[in-house]
Parts: sequence; C-alpha cells; structure tokens
Amino acid sequence: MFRQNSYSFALILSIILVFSSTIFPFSNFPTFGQAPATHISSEQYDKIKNCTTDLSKKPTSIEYLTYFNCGHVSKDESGRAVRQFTLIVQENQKIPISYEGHIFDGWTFNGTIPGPTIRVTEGDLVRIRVINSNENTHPHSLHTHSIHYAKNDGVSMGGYPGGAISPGRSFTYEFVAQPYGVYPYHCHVDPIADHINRGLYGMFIIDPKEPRPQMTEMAMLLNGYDMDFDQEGPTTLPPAAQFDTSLQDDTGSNMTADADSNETNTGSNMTNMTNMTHVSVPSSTEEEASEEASGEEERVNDIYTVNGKAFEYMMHPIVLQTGKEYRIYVVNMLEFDLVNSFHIHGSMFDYYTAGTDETSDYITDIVTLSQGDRGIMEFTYDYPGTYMFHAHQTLFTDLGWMGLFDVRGDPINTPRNDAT
Ligand SMILES: [Cu+2]
Repeated sequence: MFRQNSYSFALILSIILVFSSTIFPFSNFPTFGQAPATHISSEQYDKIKNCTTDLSKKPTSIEYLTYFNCGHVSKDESGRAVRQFTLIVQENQKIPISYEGHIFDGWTFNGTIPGPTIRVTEGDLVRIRVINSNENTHPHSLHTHSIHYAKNDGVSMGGYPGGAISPGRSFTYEFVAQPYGVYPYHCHVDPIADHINRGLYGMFIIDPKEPRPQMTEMAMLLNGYDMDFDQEGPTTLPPAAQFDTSLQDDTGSNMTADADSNETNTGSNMTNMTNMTHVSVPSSTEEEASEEASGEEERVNDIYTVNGKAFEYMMHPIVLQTGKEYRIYVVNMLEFDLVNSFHIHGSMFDYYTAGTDETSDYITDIVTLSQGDRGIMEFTYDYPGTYMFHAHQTLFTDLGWMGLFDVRGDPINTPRNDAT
C-alpha cells in the first residue's frame, strides 16, 4: 500500500514539476547576486563609493571609517574593470593601540591594523599582489573570502604557491569578484590565530552591480590584541617542497605599495629564499611560550577596539545628523573570544547578514558576531544627543570597545509623549 502510494506520489510530483517548469522555467529566475546591468560607469560608481584617490595613505582609525581603497583601475579587452592592489606585509611594526601608551608589536598589510578596506564591484577582475617584505622572518598569505579557485585562496594545503609567500617574495591573487557582500580578508598561514592576532587582516567589500541606496558609509572592523603573545607558536611548517617558491615572484627592486610615491625598496639586499627549507625563525618569546604551551592556558585579549585603537571614537565622537541615513559595514576579526557584538543606543538598525541580500534580515539594536562574521547596518537618528555604541560584553567595553555618536540637528518625528 505504502509502495503504491509512493509511486502515485512520485508520478504526481513529476507531472507538477514538468508542468510548472514550462510555466515558470527556472532559467527565468535571476541568478543569485546578479543584479541587472546598470548604465553607471565604474568611474561614476567609484565616486559614489567614496573611493580614495590616495592609495598609499596609511589611514588613522578616524580616517579608516571612510577610507575605501578601490585599487588602480583599468579595463580589459572585454571592457571589464580590472582592479589592481598591492599589499605589503611588514613585521615588527610598532602600532599605537590606545591613548594610554600601549604599543603593539604588530604585523601589517600596508602599515596599518586593520589593513586597508578593499572595495570592488561584482564582476570586476581583481588582482591583489601581496609582497612579503624581505626583512620579515615568517611566510604569509592572503585569504579572501568569497568565490574563487583554490590556487587563489591563500591556503597552503594543496601546495599552492599563494598559500605561503616566503620573505622577499610576492604572489598575485586573481579572481572575478563574486558574489556581492562584505567580507574579511586575512593571512592564513599557521598558526593562524597568531598571524591574525598580530594584525594581518582587513575588510573586503564587493558592491552589487546595481548601487545600494546612497547614504553616508563607514567601515568598522572589530578586533582585539593579546599583547603578551602568551601561548604563541611554535611555528611548525610543512616541508619547503610544498611551497614551490619558484612560482612566487621576486619582489625585486620595484617593491611598491599601491601608489608609486610610496616606494619602499627592500629588494636591494634580498637573499635567495628559493632553496629555503624552513622559513620560520621562532623568536625567544615564541620558544618560551611554546614551553608553556603544554599548560593549555587560554589566550586572552588585553585590548578590544573598533578600527584598531581603544576608545578611539570616545576620544573623537562620530558626528551624525538627525534624519540622515547611515550605513556601517562591520566585520568581526576578534581572535580568542568566540563572540563579539555591536550595540547602538537611541536607535535601531536594519541588519543585512554578510551583505549578500538587498532585503534586511531584521531590525535590532544588537547584532551578535562570531569569529569572521560580518554584515551591514543601516540606521538614522530621530533625536539629537550623544549616544554610545559598544560591544554588549562589559569586559570588551571596559577594555576599549566603546564609541560615541554625536548626533546633531533638529528632532524629527517627535512622538507626542516622548520626553525631550
Ligand atoms: Cu601571516
């Protein structure tokens, strides 16, 4: 009986499917992420996006809010935009991360933690050349989230040359940007937690072909710092044979950041790394830490921030206007703590998880983010005043993850019963 029913059910189902596909052929449904082509030129779009004209700038955490690096733009034969970026990895960078004198021994993409916000449009051909500075002692890579071939994934499993770039060498990652959304990028060399904690990460925005509604936009990357590097290392790498550095480029004498004016010549005393068998030189700190590692002590962050510096937006509140729409791209790159969050006072925001859809997921005043999670917040303020935004974990706020919006202008939509 059951068997007979199953057959009839299957028969009816296939009739429905065949019938419905003639009425609603699946090919008529828009493919995910493919907005209709616009007539807006990439130059016009880049202006809307507030793309920086100074690609070699080292933005402060104030400037980072609106610093969008859209690369050197050219066109290929088909007319497609080609965007080229250069990221230089430098170790032993002294980065001020608080107003109380905390200096972090960081590793940076182009001199800042976080690295520059990279911004492209869906369908662009993206080329990101990553140069591992000759003075460095560790291999590094660039792992971008989103869709691409494994060889451009920046991961050493599989022996891809872009998985571990030796000091003094470079590798160019190439892919077509898809789908639109907001993403993190970061180094993916083991031990990953350490390469991330040191500062090798940033934000990567793929804009939809059809521009989002225009509003003032800001980038906020959430991070933390384990200042004493406890438990760091050991940096045990697979044998060098897995990293065929002959497929990586010499940095040569023309190692430049995104703009020619920022030339940093580290190639003149470049040693030949091609036959290197072990590129990692653990520091004494790492060796000590590795001895303690057996204790399985938990790693902890000492400082938490938005865009790199503790309490930056308490010291420099972000000025907003009542009634104006704002969009924040948010990425959580916190290591060691599994959960981070973003809470705003005095207003609510539309939240778009991962920024991959035009419709918001919900309206809230707190979004909870695990490691690598990201999204887009859109909001307005009805009333003027000073409002906090912060993690809803008190420990994080006490240690730096807290800022202020200084909202100016007349109240709008004043409800009758609302006290002023
Ligand atoms: Cu790294």
